Amino acid sequence: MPSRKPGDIYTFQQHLLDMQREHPTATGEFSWLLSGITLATKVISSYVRRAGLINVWGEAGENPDEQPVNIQGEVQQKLDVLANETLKRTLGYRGNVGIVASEEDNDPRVLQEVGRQGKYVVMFDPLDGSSNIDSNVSVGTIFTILARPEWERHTDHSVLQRGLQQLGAGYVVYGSSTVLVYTTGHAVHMYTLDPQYGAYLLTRENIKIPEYSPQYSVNEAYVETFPEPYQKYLQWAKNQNGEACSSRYIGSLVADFHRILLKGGIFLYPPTKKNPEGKLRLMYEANPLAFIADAAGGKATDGKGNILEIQPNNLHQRTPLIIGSKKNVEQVMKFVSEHETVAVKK
Ligand code: P6P
Repeated sequence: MPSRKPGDIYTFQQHLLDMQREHPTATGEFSWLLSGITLATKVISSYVRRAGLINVWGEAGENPDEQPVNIQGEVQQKLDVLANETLKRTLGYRGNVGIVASEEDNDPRVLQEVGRQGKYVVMFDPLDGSSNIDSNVSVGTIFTILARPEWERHTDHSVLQRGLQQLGAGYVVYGSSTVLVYTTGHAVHMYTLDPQYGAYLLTRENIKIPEYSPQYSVNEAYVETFPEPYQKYLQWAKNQNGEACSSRYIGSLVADFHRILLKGGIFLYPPTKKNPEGKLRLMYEANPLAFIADAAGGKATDGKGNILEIQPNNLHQRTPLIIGSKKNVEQVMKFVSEHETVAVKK
């Protein structure tokens, strides 16, 4: 890879091509697919940044009494629909995406019949945290890319793969700037959208999550309904040997995770009374972020084991999610295993 000097304009596409050159077998098809995703996120970013100026705030339905609700049972925001359609349209033109699946759609959509063309599956949460849009809180797009086995004729079998099988995963956080974080499982890189050029420029390379940070991210309103080990962990975290411990919770998963990726700490969404299986979705939220966390030296668990090893049985299945710095996650798991040991002895 050519040596770069500070201030060089080094785009995501150039970085992809340089990484591709390091893999002689690379065909460029993956890069072509990714350019479809980055194009879509530039369009979404333009909508998000003008949300107050163009009519894209609020719910998608015209009639307040007839709001469209997605498969998750959530009222769709206008921007949810715009982001979803934008991603499907740009991916549809790539010619090598066989199946797309979205948080906003009940079922996966087959774009190409089985064969050499439709060799990829792309799944995404087009605009995570969209209910925060109207209050100008950061939101994000989360995506994952899987191989579609040429022999596989069943859509579900192509889609319901474990997180370990991801070829690539990333997110874009629409915050004070628009930032893309992406990995193919080895190194995690960060790119910032420069509106002047309309290009993502490399801003951080080989990101590693700090091994530990005294900071946790959880919705404290639900603590009383968390399983006991998580309640005990949070009590401990607040009083660990008098060391200062801070709490940060934005309520937008991509924004909370991005902070943890750069500064360390831990995000917890354990089972609650309202969501006994956890609230976050395995396929297009937990798995992509776990893939990134793993590549950056962090950890992600559902409270039982490695999130990436879960064999999914439903596109929209939910999971508890504990993700972040390696040592922080290990601390939580210590409370969980101690609780299980006591339970077994009883
Ligand atoms: P709660 C947003 O709706 C979301 O799916 C994630 O982005 C976020 O982490 C979580 O829900 C917040 O959930 O129950 O704390 O409002």
